[in-house]
Amino acid sequence: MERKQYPQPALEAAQKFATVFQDDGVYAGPLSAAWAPGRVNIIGEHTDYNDGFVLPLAVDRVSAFAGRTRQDQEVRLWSAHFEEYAQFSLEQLPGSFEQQRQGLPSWARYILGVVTELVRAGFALKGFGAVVAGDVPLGGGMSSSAALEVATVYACAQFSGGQLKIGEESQPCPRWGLQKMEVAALCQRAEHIASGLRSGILDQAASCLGQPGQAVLLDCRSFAYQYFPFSDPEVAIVVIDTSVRRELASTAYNERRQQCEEAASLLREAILRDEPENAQAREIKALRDITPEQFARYKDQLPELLRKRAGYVIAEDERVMQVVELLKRNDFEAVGQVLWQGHAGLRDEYEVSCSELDALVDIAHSVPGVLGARMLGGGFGGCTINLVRQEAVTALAQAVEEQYPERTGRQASIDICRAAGGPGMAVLE
Ligand code: GAF
Repeated sequence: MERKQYPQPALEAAQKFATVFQDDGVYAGPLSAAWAPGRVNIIGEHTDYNDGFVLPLAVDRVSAFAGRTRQDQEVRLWSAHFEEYAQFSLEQLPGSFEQQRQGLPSWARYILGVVTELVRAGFALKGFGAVVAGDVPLGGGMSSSAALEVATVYACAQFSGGQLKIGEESQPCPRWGLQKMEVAALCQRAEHIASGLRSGILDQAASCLGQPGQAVLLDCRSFAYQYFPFSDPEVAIVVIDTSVRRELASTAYNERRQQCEEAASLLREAILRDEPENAQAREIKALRDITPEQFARYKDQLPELLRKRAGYVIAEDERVMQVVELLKRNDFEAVGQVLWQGHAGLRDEYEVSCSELDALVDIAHSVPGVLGARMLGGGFGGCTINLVRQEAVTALAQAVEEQYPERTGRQASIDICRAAGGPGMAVLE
């Protein structure tokens, strides 16, 4: 097989395997690799856990495993990034999850979370040893944890000797396998137990569904999805990292989710008080079910904070649909305008931005040829996504280099991404 078609981190992990794991006779089977991509989200932020719509694409950055099956029930891992080992046992999972989790570094907790959910789902896994490597910026809003989770499922499939297979979405789900959106949902559950973040499905779905040159519109309630080309050669997707990482981001995230649930339930009550015969209102389960017209009519019945949160989410769902229509016409100028609006909503109504993200968006706004920019992902740090005319990329990089340290006392890093394919696996020898 041609090695150069595999992502670089998979090859790096494969090269390291023999040097960090002693082959003491316990390893069997060929050296194999599995990987899954990170993502950027074009629009549709914090809509996923409101059962709404998102429009992400997978990027050409991956988390990867390379290793061999073991003849026992142990999982032995080595992180190339952190240069540390971690290990856990498949025995007594899922019961032993919490106890084993406590002894692990945070990167390995995601892997244990996924393995636990696979065992809970009934798959007979085998032990394995693997090196974990990757080039998705860690904690930077490009979903390094989701990439690691999805790669773990593919690694387990690779090391389980046929006990777990991943089916194409067009096929009926085999009893021994999972389809892509089932992989995403399983990884979402793993994220919840591993990190306590009550995340939506966005990151894991984007990683699973990646297609070169395509963004995917996902309905986060029905899991129906549709691809739209996102690869204008004139327009670059530029991701700029603030270098800010906030430990408490998951607390604020879970709080936002709670506020949305409360707002949906209060709006439902208000509508039904007024319109007891309204059958549609009885079906309201999440903010996704509130139309902009209903919101305009009933928003004053919400406390101010919840009004802001719900107002942002309902408008953001509309923005996703707007961008989809604009993409059909390849109108990137107008898509950019929607991105600026999205950032304003995240900053002023949803209040998940921070001064460093705002500074990057401000700087981008001042550079001719930047079509649009906004914060990316959960917020409180991480990256911005910028849609930039190719000829303006250098000017943007210069403006950031000159102005960002002065405004924030920090350095930002700039990355150009393209829409790439989803997870993969391979036998390397
Ligand atoms: C994080 C979460 F993990 C996603 O589910 C999503 O809610 C996102 O923040 C905001 O859109 O990445």
